[in-house]
Amino acid sequence: MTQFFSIPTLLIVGTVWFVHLGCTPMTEPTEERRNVPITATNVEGVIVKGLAPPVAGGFHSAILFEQDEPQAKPLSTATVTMDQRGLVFVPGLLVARVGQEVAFTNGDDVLHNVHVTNAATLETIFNVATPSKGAYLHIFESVGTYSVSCDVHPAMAAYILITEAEYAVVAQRGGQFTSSDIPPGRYTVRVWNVDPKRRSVRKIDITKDAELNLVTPE
Ligand SMILES: [Cu+2]
Repeated sequence: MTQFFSIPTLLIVGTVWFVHLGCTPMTEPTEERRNVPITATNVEGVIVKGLAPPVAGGFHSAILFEQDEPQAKPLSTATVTMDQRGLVFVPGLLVARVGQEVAFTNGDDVLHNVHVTNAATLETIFNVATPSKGAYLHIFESVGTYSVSCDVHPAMAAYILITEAEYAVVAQRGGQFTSSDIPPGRYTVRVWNVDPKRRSVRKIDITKDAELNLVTPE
């Protein structure tokens, strides 16, 4: 940590802070911010769509599908990325698997930092400066919800869900979601929303194309 607080770094932080004081809050999510970062590969999925709780506090819902009998299909090991762009974390909600590499990149011309805390325990996982065009790699070892902030720009906020589920989809603003990757089977389906009262867990058998109503907690 201490190397980030050398005098030159402090000078840079001060400059950035001054220029971007009153920086913009989270903007309207784009299609890119709802990407589906984890998916098993080489599977024949059915069409699963439905409705989850709508966006809350600027954060979309995510739906995690965990197979009750894992099929030993190869899981994607590709690195997933959370960028800092236009003073916004992109995507605002990222889903990654335990052990999957997450890259934190800074696409802006200003210094940011990435401050990740376990949302349940408030324990800081790491807090690093991300120089302009720089990147930091991290592998999360534990399932959970992690909150992401930038101490330079207090309006910047994001969440990362770390899961062992094989499939995940991030819902649209209104809660609509659709996936064609999920193979038939019995699943534990977890709905995440920033509002704990809107989260839910249920068992669902998916045998063919399905339409799920996941709005009401069970
Ligand atoms: Cu920042």
